[in-house]
Amino acid sequence: MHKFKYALSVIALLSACSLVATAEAPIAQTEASAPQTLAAPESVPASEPAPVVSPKLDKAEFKVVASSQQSGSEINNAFDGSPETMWHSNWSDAAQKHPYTIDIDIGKLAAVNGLGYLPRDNFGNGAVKDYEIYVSRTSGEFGEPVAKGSFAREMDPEKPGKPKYQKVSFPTTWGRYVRVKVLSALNGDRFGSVAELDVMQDIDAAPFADEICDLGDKTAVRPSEIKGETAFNKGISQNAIVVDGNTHEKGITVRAGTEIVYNIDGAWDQVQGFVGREAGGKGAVTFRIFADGKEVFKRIGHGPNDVKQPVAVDIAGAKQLVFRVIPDNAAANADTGVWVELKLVRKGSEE
Ligand SMILES: [Ca+2]
Repeated sequence: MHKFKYALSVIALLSACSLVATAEAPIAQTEASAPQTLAAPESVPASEPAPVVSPKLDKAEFKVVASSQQSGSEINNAFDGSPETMWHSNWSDAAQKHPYTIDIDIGKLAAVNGLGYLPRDNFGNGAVKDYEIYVSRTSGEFGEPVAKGSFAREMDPEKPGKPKYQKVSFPTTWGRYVRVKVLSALNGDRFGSVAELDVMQDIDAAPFADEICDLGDKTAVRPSEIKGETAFNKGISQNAIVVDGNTHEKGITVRAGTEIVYNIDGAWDQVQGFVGREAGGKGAVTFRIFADGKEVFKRIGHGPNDVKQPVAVDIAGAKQLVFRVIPDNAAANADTGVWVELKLVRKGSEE
C-alpha cells in the first residue's frame, strides 16, 4: 500500500520535470501517527480521553476565501468547528448565482485525500448538491478536479433531526490549495451554504520528492520572452558548453545584453545553478536575476578566466523570473555568458 501510494504521486508529476529520488517514509513516523480508529489503551483512565490523531488538517492554519458571501454569514463560519454557524452566499444581490468557489489555503504542503462537509440544519437554502473539488500546489492553477459528485439529503441516524456529516474521498494528492466549487443547491435555488468543511490528509503518504526542471531543456518550463542571442543546452562560441575546462550538458549560453523572461505563476521555490564564461571570452559581464522585478541575484564583472559561481536563490511565490547578462563594457558585447545547469526546484514535503 505504501509503495503504491508513492507511485501515484510520482505518476502525477511525470508530465512535468524530473523528480529527485526520495527515501521512503520511515515506518516509525507512520506508527506515531496512529489512526483515530485505534481503541484507547486500557491503562488510560476514563476521565482522560484517549489522544486522537485526526486525519483532518488543522483548520486554525487555513486561510479561506469565497467568491460570494453574505454579511454575517462569512466563509470563516464554515471553518469554525461549530455546526451552528454557516457560510452563505450573498443573497441580497439577486444577480449572484452558481457556481460559487471556496478557496482554502491549508498553510502547508500536505497529502490531501478527502473533504468533510456538514450541511446547514434542515438542508435550508443553498445546501449543496453538486460539487467539484480541486487540489493544487499553486494558488493559480487547479487543472482537473480530484473529485466531483452530489451530496445527498441525508439525516444523521445518531443525531435525530440533524444533517449527516458527509465525506468525499479521492486519491492522495499533494497540494496546499484546495478549491471547492459549489455547482447547485439541493432545493434548486441560486444560493450556496455550508455549516462546516474539513480537509482530510493521508497520514500514511510517502514523502513528496523535490521536483527539478532544467531550464536548458526548454520542455516543461519555456521562456515567455527572449531578447538577444541564446543557445539552450549548447554553447555559442563552440557547440558544447565548456566552462572552467568542464563540459556541461545542461545550461543556457547567451550573448551579453540578452534577457530571458519566464512566467512561472508562483509554482517554484528556488533557482539553482552556476554562472560562468565560455572559454576564450573577452571582457567582463554581469549576471542578474530578478523575481517579480526585485533583484535576487547579482554577479558583477565576471571575467573570462573567473571560476564559475553558484546560484542558489529562493523565489517562492514569484510569478515572473528575468535572467539578464550585461556587458560591463559596451565594446565587449560580443562576449557570452553561461547560466550553467540552470534549474528551477520545487521543494518536496521534506525539508
Ligand atoms: Ca460553522
